[in-house]
Amino acid sequence: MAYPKILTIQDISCVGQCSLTVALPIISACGVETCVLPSAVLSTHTGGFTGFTFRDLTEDMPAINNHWKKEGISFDAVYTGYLGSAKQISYVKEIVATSKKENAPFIVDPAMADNGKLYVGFDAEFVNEMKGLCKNADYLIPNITEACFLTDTEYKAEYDREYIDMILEKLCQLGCKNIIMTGISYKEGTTGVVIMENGEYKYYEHEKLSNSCHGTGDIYASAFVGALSRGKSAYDAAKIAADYTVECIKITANEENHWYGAAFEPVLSYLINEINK
Ligand code: PXL
Repeated sequence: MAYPKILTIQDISCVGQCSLTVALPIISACGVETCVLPSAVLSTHTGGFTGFTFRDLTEDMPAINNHWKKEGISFDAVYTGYLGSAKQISYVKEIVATSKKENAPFIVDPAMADNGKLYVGFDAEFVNEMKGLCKNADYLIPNITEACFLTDTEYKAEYDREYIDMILEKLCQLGCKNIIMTGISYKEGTTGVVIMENGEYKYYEHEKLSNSCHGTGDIYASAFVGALSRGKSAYDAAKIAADYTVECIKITANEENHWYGAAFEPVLSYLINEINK
C-alpha cells in the first residue's frame, strides 16, 4: 500500500521522548498517515522522573470508538504501546476488532517492563490482561523482560540461545504469530534482534553501544511499524529499525544531560533513506 493509514494507541508523555511524541513523528516520516488514540496523558514518562501527573483516558475510549464506527473509519494497521490501565485493554481489543481492516496487521509492543522489572504503576493484573492482547498480535515486539512476564519465565540478564528459544516457544504457544524480540546479546560487544517470522528463526546482530537511552524501545517499534507499513518484510523492517535505533543512541552520546530519551529527530533522514531504498 503506497499511502497507508494506521492507528497507534499509547500514552502522551508531554516530556521525555517516548510513546506518542516518538511514534507520531517517526511513523509520519516513513510516509504513513498516523492516527492516534492517547491511552493516558502524563507530564513526563515514569522512568526516572518523580512526581509525574497521570490522566487515565480509559473511559474516553468507548465514545471515541463509537464515533469512528459511525464515521466508518478504518485502519491499514493498528499498533499499541504503553496502555493506561488493565481495564483499558478490553476496550483496545474492541477497537482493534471494529476498526482494523480485515488482514491488516495488529502490532503489539507490550511496553510494561525493562531490566527485569515492571514499570512503576503496573501489576500482575495488568500483565495478565496484556497476555490476552498479545494473543491476538500479528507482530509482537517485546524486550526480554516483557517476554519473561508474558510467559511466566524467570528473567536472566545472562543467557544462551536455548533460553531465548524456550521463551519464543512459549510466546508462540500464547498465540503470537510473528515475534521481534529486541536487545538479545549472545556475545560481548554486540547485541541484536531475534525475528520469528512464519515459524522461522532469524537473528540480526549489530553493534552494542556503551551508552543506553530511555525510550529506545518506542523508537524501535515505531520505525518497525513505519517500515512494515511501507511494504518491507518483518526481517527488513526489524533490521532498518535496529540500524536507526543505533544511529539515535550514537548521536545522543554527544548530548549532555540527555538521560531521559534518545535524540531521534536529527537522524530521521537516515530512516527515511532506508525506507525509500
Ligand atoms: O518507553 C516506554 C514508556 C512509555 N510511556 C511511559 C513510560 C515508559 C517507560 O518508562 O513511563 C509513560
